[in-house]
This record gives sequence, structure tokens and C-alpha cells, in this order.
Amino acid sequence: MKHELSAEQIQKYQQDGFLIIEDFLSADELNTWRTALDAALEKRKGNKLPDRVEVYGKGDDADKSYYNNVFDQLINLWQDNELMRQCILDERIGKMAVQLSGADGIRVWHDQALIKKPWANPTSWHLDTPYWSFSDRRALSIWVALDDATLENGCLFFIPGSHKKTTFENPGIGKNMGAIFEYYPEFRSAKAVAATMKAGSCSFHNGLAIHGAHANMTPGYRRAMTCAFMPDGATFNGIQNILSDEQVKGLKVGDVLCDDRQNPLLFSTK
Ligand SMILES: O=C(O)CCC(=O)C(=O)O
Repeated sequence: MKHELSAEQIQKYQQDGFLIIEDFLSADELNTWRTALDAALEKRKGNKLPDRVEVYGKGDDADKSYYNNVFDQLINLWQDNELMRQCILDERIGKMAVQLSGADGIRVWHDQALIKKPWANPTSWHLDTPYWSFSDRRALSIWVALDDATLENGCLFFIPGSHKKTTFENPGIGKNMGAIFEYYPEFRSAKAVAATMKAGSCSFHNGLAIHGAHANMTPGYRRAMTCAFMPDGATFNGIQNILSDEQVKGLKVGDVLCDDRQNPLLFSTK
């Protein structure tokens, strides 16, 4: 795994809000991640979460059938598959997330397999952090390409520098690709960067960076394994997201989210 980051890469991430790392995984590691994904999917039987079909807040209600055809989205596969657990709970990835975000420590918020099936809909421009149960400008995700991500099959696009201007208000992720620009007209004419990647490469992006993806215009799959990271010490903001009713009942706004079974600490400098 190419896990060492240079000062230039860290600075570029902080400036643009995203960073692409080519050939992040070796060929053997890529095989392992693909095997882990296949095994985890087999066990999950289509449920989004280990215990649930739906996820709170993702895909606005009116647009649900559209959103369900953006990708198959399976969350927290690390919780029910040992091989995936080893892939995701990798201290080296945690250290990269600490270095890029500037946080003292990084916890897993949730992982996600994002599988754009043949002819799947575009992923409308959106933000991630406003969906999550904590509000921290440093939160970020890794997105690992398990197939080549191309202009034809729906690679990600990012709007550089947008993470510095966006807020925790949620513009949603519906059918209207450009809805976010009603909230952020200053980015209407910004030039987006296409993150085409070979399988095994990855990107990191800040959860407040505006990002999206094309439709999959091919008869093949575009599989990605991703993980969202929460800075250690982040507190509950009242949003349910992937938390269960039971977990939410046990939390007050302002409580530190530090349940190691739900949000394991991947790396800490303390
Ligand atoms: O894979 C996609 O099309 C979208 C990914 C995304 O929005 C994310 O990882 O935050």
C-alpha cells in the first residue's frame, strides 16, 4: 500500500479538498479487497446496513427510485465480514486521514460499497458531512477504485476549493444534478476535475467538497469501496444518519461520539 504522504500531497489536499493517489493498492491487495467485497455482498443479501434496509436521510423521499438506481450502497461491511474489517480498519489508512485532515485522531464513521451498475444514474453534486451525525469541517472519506473508474462508467468529479466555502446545511442529493448550485451560485462556473483512476488507486476528499459522478454509460460495473472518517472528539449533532433508534435514544446533542464498537479509533497522535 502506498501510504506515505509527502508534504506537497498534504498541502494539495488542504487546498483543493481532494487528493488522488495512483496505484494505492498493490495487485495482491486489490485482489484481497475485491474478494472481501464479494464475500461481504454475499452475506449482506442486499441490506444497506447489517440490520436495516434503509438509511436515514440518504436519497430524498420523492427521488427514492431514482437514487436507488444511482448505485448499490452497502454500509458498514466491516462490521460483518472479517476480511473487510482487516481492509478498512487499517492503521496506515487512519494515519493518512489524520495527516490530511489535521485531526489528532481519526475514527471510522462508516464504510460503504458504492457499486454503479451498468446504466446507473448519475450521482448528483452533493456534500457528505451534512448527512452525518457530527459537524466537523475536517471530516473526510477515502474512495478506493475496485474497477477502473473512467469518464464512461462514472468516475468522481470534484470542485476544487469548494470545501472552504460550503456549510453544514444540506442541499440533498436528488434527481437534479445541479441543485447544489442554488445554494452555492459562486461555484456555478467552476471547473470540475475528473478523478479518473485505475483499479487499486484511491482518492481522499473532504466531506464538504462538492462532488458527484456521471451515469454509468457502459455495460460493466464501477465498484468502489469507501470509508468516511470522523475526527476523534467530534460530538453528536442530533442527526440520525446510520445510527439506530436505540443509539440515538442514548445520545444527547453535544455528546462525544466515542463508542469503539460503532466508531473504532483507527489512528491517534495522542
Ligand atoms: O461513488 C460515487 O458515485 C459517489 C461517491 C461519493 O459521493 C462519496 O464517496 O462521498
